[in-house]
Amino acid sequence: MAACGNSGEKKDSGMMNTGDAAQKVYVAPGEYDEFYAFMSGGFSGQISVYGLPSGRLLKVVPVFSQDAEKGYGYNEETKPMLNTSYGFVPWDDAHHPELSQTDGVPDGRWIFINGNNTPRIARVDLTTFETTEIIEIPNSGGNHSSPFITENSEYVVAGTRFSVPFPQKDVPIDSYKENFKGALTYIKADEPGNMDVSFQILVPGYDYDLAHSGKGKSHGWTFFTTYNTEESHTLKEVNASQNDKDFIAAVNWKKAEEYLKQGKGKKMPANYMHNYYDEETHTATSTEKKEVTVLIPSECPGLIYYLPTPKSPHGVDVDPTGEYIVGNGKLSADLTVHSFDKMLTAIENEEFEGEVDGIPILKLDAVSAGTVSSGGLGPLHTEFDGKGNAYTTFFISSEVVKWKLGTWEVLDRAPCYYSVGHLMIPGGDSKSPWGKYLVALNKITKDRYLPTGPEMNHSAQLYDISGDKMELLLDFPTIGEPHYAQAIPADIVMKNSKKIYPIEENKHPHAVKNEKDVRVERDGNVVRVYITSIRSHFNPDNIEGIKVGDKVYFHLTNLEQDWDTPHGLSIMGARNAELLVMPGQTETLVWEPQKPGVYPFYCTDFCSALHQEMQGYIRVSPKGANVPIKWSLDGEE
Ligand code: K7E
Ligand code: CUA
Repeated sequence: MAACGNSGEKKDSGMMNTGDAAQKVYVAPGEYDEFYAFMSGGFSGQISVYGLPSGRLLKVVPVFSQDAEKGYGYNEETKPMLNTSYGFVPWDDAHHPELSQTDGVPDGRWIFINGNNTPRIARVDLTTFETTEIIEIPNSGGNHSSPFITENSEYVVAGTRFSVPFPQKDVPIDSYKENFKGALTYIKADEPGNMDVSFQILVPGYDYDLAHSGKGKSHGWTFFTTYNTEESHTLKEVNASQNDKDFIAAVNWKKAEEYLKQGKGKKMPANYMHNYYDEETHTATSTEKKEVTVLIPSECPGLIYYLPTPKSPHGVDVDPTGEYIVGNGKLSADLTVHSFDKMLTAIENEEFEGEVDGIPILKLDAVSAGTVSSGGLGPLHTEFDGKGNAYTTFFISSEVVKWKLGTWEVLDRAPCYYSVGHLMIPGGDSKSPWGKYLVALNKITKDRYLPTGPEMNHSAQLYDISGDKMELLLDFPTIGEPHYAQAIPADIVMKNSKKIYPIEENKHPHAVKNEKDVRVERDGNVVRVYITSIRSHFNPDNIEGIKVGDKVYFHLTNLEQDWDTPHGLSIMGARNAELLVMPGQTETLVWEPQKPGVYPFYCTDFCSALHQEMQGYIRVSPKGANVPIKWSLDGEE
């Protein structure tokens, strides 16, 4: 049965049986979804959270971009999260969410995501679904092969997509070959509050595109794809596509740890920020870092090898056993699969065909496990179902191809609407995938939904992969550009979900835990309003004695202790977003009144039947006036 076309024109829905499919994605009102899916926001800079199989949007978590809806990056507490060595950067391009893992299995504690443009990695805490930590990556340009985590969340990794002078300096662009370098960075990730660059490996100035860390037998290694081994710096579409083969870099990070212990790391000056949101003070702080430890491959034998891989490989994906390393050569039709065991043997037997900057290049024959002749075009990414099958996206031929690990035979193929980038199977890059669904993340939406002007939201497509054949179940629109996504069974996350911030644990320096303590204090031209919210009033709600030229800090503590009872605060004319304060939390809005007058402020989140009454007034007098500071609720000070 075909879906209704637009104005009688029939189009291919790609779906076989609408009734069956509908039943499989139907989550009855009041019921929960089976999986949380975390989708990258791409150029929105955020993470969006969807339920699967329904495709319902549950939340947008602000990460790298200011979000006026939640006041993230606008209120005083979260502004430091967006600090970088370039100052306040309120946007980024986020591609790859990675769930934390224990023993190679997603554990639902945190999700990490890369900022591609101004190189950063963020941690989102999955008890609160809030961004709690961001670290900048120095000596990097385009943090794309990131944050692909190691088996016990020891590290998240980051490879330079755009090589740059290392350290940065003013040089002619055409001195690329001599001055530009890549950096492969390992960031310690397993302790909240202590993310830090453990070490960087200085590598040739290629484009390090994607990565995956090994698992099981290959735990201790990370694999990075490269393109532009030509080291061109202009018209890359032509000049970076000359070589028949580029490389997958295999990094032995356990070896790196040994070298660091032996003191082989070189301290180099660097400049990067670490931002941490403390859940007790509800406040983020930024720390500037000044140094990194760098390992040089030529001085550290056995640290890194290159595996020749046709042809400008994009994704590199490691199967659940850790044996197969799949290179998705985006300019080829075939997939090249390397064997981890063969790689170790080839290293032992020194089956090298050359060397670059002290990095041995292994012979392709010596490491190759097989080739998947898919018949597709433009392979990008592969995920696994845990039943011996792999699924690869093909951008140009716009399809997902299912194939068998070990025999390399193609088992099934399904069209995508249209031009699929990443795909995602819950746990599909881990040791034990939950191989029930597959989500294709498509670049072009065109005729799939009602038109919305020149731009259409990108489209996700949900397939049932529990049988032999992939079955398309659902289309749903997404936010920004969800390059990659990850998903996890709901029960792993929801049992830890926080409902409130206990008010007695609130250590915010400007918190007011009791309505008795509300007040307004002046110190020069700085005025601090210690204000509370509880259904359905602010205390105080009448404030006088503010003057033009003052800088007014509204420190709002939400005294509620019930789940899902935030209050908002907005002030007429404030050049700022609202606050949206969770139960037990304190947040600060800064307001610099421009003109004398009396200004209403109000609660923005419909919190009770008397939400419309939750408002107040603040009087602003001219500069130099002597109206005394005064505050009250119902006439009581
Ligand atoms: Cu293939 Cu940025 Cu992971 Cu997009 S990347 S598709
Ligand atoms: Cu408080 Cu609406």
